[in-house]
Amino acid sequence: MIRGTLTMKPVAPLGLAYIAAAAESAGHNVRVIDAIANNICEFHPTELGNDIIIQGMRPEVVAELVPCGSKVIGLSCMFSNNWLLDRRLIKVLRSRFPEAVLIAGGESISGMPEYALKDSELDICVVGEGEETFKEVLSAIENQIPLVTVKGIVFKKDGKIVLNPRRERIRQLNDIPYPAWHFFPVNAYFDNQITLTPTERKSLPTLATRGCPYTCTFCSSPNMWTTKYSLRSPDNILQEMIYMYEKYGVTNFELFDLTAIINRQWILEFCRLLQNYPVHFTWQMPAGTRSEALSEEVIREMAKAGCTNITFAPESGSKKVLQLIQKKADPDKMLPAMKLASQLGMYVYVNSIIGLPGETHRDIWKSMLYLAKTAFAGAQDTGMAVFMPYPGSELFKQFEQYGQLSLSDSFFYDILYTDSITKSQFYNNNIPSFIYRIYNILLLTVFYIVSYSSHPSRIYKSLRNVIKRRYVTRGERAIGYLMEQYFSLKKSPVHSLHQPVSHV
Ligand code: B12
Ligand code: SF4
Repeated sequence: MIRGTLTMKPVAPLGLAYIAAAAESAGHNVRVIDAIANNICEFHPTELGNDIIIQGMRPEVVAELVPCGSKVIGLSCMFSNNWLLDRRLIKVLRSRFPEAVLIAGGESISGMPEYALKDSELDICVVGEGEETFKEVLSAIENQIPLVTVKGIVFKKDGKIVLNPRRERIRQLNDIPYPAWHFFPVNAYFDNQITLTPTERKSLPTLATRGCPYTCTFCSSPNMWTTKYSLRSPDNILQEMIYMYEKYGVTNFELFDLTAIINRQWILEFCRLLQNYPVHFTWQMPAGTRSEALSEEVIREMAKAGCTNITFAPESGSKKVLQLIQKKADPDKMLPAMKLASQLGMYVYVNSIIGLPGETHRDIWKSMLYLAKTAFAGAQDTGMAVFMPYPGSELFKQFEQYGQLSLSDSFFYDILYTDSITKSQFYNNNIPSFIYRIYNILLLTVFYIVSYSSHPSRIYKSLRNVIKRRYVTRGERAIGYLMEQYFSLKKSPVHSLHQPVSHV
């Protein structure tokens, strides 16, 4: 099974670790290649453009590591903006292994299984949650059972594409085998601090819940996981943490949940168990959570239980925009929670999106005011994402229906630049792209000015981080990279390729 290279900051591939565990538990002989961690210091340009730099092994090297005679090769394709690179890897694998069954899964694949099959040499796409489906596919291949009996896949048969019905979500999350990290080069993750949150501790991701009950139209989660939201028992998660601690010495855990905190009783019980456990674990919620259940009591208990980072996901400061995208959240109600979390020493991050369809100048100014309030409340950083219609999301379907976009190389090329201030594509007719780019810079500038002026001690911390090149916030990273580029330009006229992400 393979995790290909990425053009963005890598993390330990949790989805693939779950799939490896499922295959192993069904008695299959498993081998994993993590194309990033296996060659983490290698950065190289691609044929996609000089500014698209990938980290990790080249596809040809990945293919050489796949054992001869492999019958099934699985690939994890999580990000749509990685499709052009994933497709290249699939091509190389197909030419080296003409007889193997090539199977892919992940959020990106789940949003566009038919296109992925047509556009590449893949044989089978697994749609949605993967464990049960993958085991059944393997068993079908082994026992020559027709694939048409396997729920949750889309596959090629005699040159045609067959869509099987979706599979029901796994009911008992506690019964799913823990991610099989023993197949992965975990020491490379630890030694190179492959985490979202900077930490000196050994860290691995974990998942406390699956799915999300909401249906925001920009998000691909309803297609991927349906709206079924299920939780592991707090004790089951703690047991996994203890297992990772005893086996690898891991004491920091990043919760990659879409929406970890909805249930007050559940989070309080989780915190109680962690507080009573003799080893002090730290943990974070870097993926963005809802905040309805984040009462004062809950935040205090989370801080006592070792939570060091909460990412809030208000997305916009305009209630009109939130209504348009069906984001059922009240950004103002998040502010007291941000303030308390920050006062208790947690790192508070705010997810925001610009460029959503229907957004106007007025909405941007509202978002700017709101971002200033979050910075004043104590938020340390904001991820200013530019809206992209991801395959599988409701907005993507609407754009496609009205002929405003279709899946093609140029679409994937455009979304490669999702993080770029100068090159990202905007899907909003109200505001010209160049004005959006100015807004993007302005929003970030306002955020950092308010953050530093209302919390002056952070200036010293940020300076120290920039000097030590241990960037924590986007602002520090931007200044750090500018300085690095300035000094490397002074030394040599050739640009340094030593940067972890491609984005300009
Ligand atoms: C961690 C994370 C990140 C991290 C790092 C990701 C990385 N480099 O690996 C960071 C913070 C960097 C990140 C950034 C972004 N992210 Co993000 N991220 C996630 C997150 C929260 C967790 C992924 C995860 O581990 N999930 C848990 C595992 C268990 O689920 P899974 O991987 O889907 O695996 C299951 C199945 O997919 C399947 N499966 C997976 N692999 C395989 C392989 C095989 C062979 C099979 C059979 C099955 C299978 O089985 C697994 C078990 O059931 C997801 C949301 C989520 N919770 O999934 C978003 C998510 C992946 N991110 C998303 C997005 C949009 C982004 C951004 C583009 C946002 C932005 N606009 O800035 C940026 C990218 C920035 C950039 N530089 O380009 C989207 C992707 C949508 C898409 N189609 O591309 C997601 C799905 C969130 C969402 N619902 O919108 N992200
Ligand atoms: S954006 Fe968040 S709240 Fe909305 S559907 Fe996606 S995961 Fe759920």
